[in-house]
Amino acid sequence: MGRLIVVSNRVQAPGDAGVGSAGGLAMALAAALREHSGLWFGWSGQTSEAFTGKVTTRRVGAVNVATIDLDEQDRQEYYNGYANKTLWPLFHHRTDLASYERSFDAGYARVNERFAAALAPLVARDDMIWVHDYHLIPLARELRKRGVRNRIGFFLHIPWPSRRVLTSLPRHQELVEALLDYDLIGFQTVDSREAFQGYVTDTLGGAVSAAGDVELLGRRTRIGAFPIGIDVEDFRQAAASATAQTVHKRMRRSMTGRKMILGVDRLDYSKGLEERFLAYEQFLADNADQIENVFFLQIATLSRDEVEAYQDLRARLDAVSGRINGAYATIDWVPLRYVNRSYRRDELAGVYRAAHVGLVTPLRDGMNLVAKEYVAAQDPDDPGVLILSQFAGAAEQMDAALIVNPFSREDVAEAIRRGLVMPKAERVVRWRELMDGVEAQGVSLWRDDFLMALLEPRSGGGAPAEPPSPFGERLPSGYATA
Ligand code: ADQ
Repeated sequence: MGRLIVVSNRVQAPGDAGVGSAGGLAMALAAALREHSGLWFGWSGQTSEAFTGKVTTRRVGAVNVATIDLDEQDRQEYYNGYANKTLWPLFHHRTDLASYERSFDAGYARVNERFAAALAPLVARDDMIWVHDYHLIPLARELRKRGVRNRIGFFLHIPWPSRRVLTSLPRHQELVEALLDYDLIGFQTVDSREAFQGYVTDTLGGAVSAAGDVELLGRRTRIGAFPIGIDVEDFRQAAASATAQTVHKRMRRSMTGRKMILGVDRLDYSKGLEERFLAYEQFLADNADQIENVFFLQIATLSRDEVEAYQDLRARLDAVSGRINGAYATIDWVPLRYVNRSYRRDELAGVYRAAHVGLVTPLRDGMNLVAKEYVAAQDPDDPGVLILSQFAGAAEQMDAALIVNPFSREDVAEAIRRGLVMPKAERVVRWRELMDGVEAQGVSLWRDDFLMALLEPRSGGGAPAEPPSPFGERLPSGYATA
């Protein structure tokens, strides 16, 4: 029976140090592979003086992990460069922050070739390969060049941009055509899927079949929306743990009867942190009766701090938070607690549960798992209120939240007030609906739906010719949808 090979830029297996702060992708993959015997392949996060291509393998729980080191030029051109200075801002509609440098393109192509050269010899005939995220768009093409004919699926964790934005990328067509070498391309939302289909028809002159698959130059690639979720059971256990309870009590004690508004994010411009601080400032200005009765805790873990745009944002957040506290703090009240630390999952669960309002206001986000974690951590009898940006992928599923436009300070300030004064009966009804969705669309369903779709019979997409089905008529156990 074939294995599942998961490929992502970084590998952070369950139990690896630092996994609590690894961001949504690593959290989701760790959860998806937890019960699987499989192989997780990617960059170690280390750089060596000269690239060797040497694959290091180790076992973490049930997962075999295989990593390669990159060199310093790769880190600058591929990771800090094309991935995080070109594609990330562009796909989050920040054309103002996107840089286009030829050396980034070259680094991106080179690292994808290096990944493929190291991975291809590890692939057995029956394996299926699941590639993750914008760092590795051309990987299937590189693997195909090296004779890999297995099923290869791709999942994009971030939003697919609108056609006009994407066409500002030099060589956008090459990038998208490379994607069509996958058997299946998965997006977080219907919105992203439609934007991709629109690009294929309007820019490439391809067609979209009745089933939604795209057809170009005589081949067909399957397309789908697979909204990612959290590992609800694992999160529930974390929330019930002794650590979570201790943190919860500690939090409550420090609140001294005040209500807490909470934000938890990587420190990233896509998360709308600066706009959120300004909306909170507006809330304080508009609601004199709330002064000293609430505070806002923003936990923002440092992320990609070698990239200038992240350093600039950090400096701006330091300044805005300082200004708000300078203007409003009293001798025994700090209106904004701003923390750059990262917390363990169980600690975070305790903090989520203590918050009356969860403020999740990204300007653009593939999904946003914090929104789902916040809901899962609540006390069913006395839950907090989720305020959610209309531009988070999660908003497609979580319309029982207070949905806001994160660019409008007034809109967010009003929602904060509404959340703080919302009667318990309404909070319970909204929370129940949100929780039902979080439970129904967990990370296992996401994984199983994607893998089931990847195993469907081919009809001309992906590999150049139809190889024998890797699993015959049978699905491997554990891959079936529950
Ligand atoms: P991210 O942009 O990292 O993920 P998100 O989905 O919110 O965003 O996931 C963040 C994860 O990191 C959560 O599990 C959260 O608990 C954790 N985290 C954040 N701050 C933390 C802190 N201070 N301490 C500890 N843990 C912290 C990308 C995409 C998202 C998409 C995910 C998954 O940008 O849109 O939802 O991948 O596909």
